[in-house]
Amino acid sequence: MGSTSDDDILDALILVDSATNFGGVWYWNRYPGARVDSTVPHYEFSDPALWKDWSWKQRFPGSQELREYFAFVADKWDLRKDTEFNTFISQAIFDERDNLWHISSSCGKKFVARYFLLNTGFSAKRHIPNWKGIDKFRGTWIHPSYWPKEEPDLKGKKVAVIGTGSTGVQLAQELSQVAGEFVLFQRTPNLALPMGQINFKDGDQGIPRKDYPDLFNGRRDSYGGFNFNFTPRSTFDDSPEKRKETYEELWKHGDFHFWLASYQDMMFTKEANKEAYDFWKSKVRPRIHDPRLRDILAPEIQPHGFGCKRISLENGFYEIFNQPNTSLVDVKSTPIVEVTERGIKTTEKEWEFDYVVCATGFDADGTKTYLGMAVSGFPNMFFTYGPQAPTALCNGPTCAEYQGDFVIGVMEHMRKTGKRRIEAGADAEQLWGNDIRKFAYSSLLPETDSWYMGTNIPGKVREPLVYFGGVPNYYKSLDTCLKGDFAEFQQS
Ligand code: N01
Repeated sequence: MGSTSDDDILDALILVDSATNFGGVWYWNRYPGARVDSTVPHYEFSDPALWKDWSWKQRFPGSQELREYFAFVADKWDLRKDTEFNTFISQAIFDERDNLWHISSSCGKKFVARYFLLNTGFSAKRHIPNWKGIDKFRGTWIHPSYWPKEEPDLKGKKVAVIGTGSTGVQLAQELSQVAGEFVLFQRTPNLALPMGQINFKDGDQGIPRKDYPDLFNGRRDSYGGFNFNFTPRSTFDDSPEKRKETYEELWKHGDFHFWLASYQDMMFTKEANKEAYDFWKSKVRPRIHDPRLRDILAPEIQPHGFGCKRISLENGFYEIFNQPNTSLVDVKSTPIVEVTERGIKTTEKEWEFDYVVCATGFDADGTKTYLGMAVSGFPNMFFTYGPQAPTALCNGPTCAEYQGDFVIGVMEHMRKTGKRRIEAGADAEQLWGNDIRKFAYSSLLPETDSWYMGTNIPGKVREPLVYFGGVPNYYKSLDTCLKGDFAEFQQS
């Protein structure tokens, strides 16, 4: 890098990150309770040089342990020497004359590269609603992905969390245990499932290491990139007794089993979906003592398609509402009107807070791509874990490995053929867009407002942002393109 000699460019790799260390999303998300809701060892890279020497403390590791894991990966793969931290890329221009990217950072560093690979994910652009008066609030306003490195002392304080996505649920569980008064502002209930956390002892990882290779290979056959799949029966194929037994089994397992290992028609027919919701409700409602709160958190009438918004995995989330220090505000019936100097004003009253944690999510950019990895008009540029790929519906390391292998395949092909420019074709993008819509609209997902449909950001086009076809279909598409020498790309 820095040189424009072709051999240098093709042989050098540089990683650039605005953070000061490895960890990506886990570097930024260090709010109390932040943890992955994929189980290990699924949430691990399949390289034996890594997993042979790594043991986790928990089945669903927390943010700190995840940062330690990614630092371990970086050391094992000797990545530090190739990494520029504290470097925010502010400009990248593709020069058609030499087919190279000329990239600059806000601190003045410059790079020249044949390939520009964006691994910036889908949750880098924070979303904070444009409430009147936010700048007037005299307390501390926090977006959880910028949690202060110096831990705020919340003991005895008045604390609000706005939002009940995965982040809001995790935060509420933790902050309600330390705050003097804790208030959660909910717009839509999260139909959360029991996590089934396990603390590992004596190096036990739940699965013997000899089974890891099979587990990693099996990820490509699973809809969510784990080692389990939908039950190959439809909901009403089973008698009511057998169905209840099946639901109980899935429930007991914890993790996403009640969602992604459930009956195969659960996400596709309303009756099947309602049956799953009714079971969910029968499990959750008894955990909430106050009948008013019960109706807001787990309503009698199904609020939206089960599994059509991101389901959270919870650890005692519903019990926090039985605590005397905890309140719930239903912002659908009493919307937020403005932020004041003292707190948050709804149509009902003004709430006072020392801290407001705004867990209102991210702006996941949408629109046209090929394979969710390339865009026409941007030659030699690829991205991972972005829109129109399985992304948020896929266990992270599973898709990172498949997409990474694809990018390596592109580079090997280009080197072999002596070509220097590769760009997704507009026709291929069109066909991929058709696939995205075909899978999405054959399911119940588009009927629910969620960030999967871009509807979390006011004014944004309503369109499926995530590939709903599952990992096996996605993998097949990558593999077909790779084996067909990337014919869907223009190459020269
Ligand atoms: O964000 P979200 P997130 N007034 O967009 C509410 C991953 N993740 O940060 O549902 C009031 O899901 C909004 O309400 P509604 C995971 O993939 C993973 O929680 O739109 N409320 C919703 O409740 C996840 O999907 C882990 O009606 C407003 C919440 O804010 C993704 O990151 C952990 C509002 C936003 O939820 C994003 O999750 C954490 C308003 N004006 C996150 N605007 C793992 O464990 C928005 N909301 C792996």
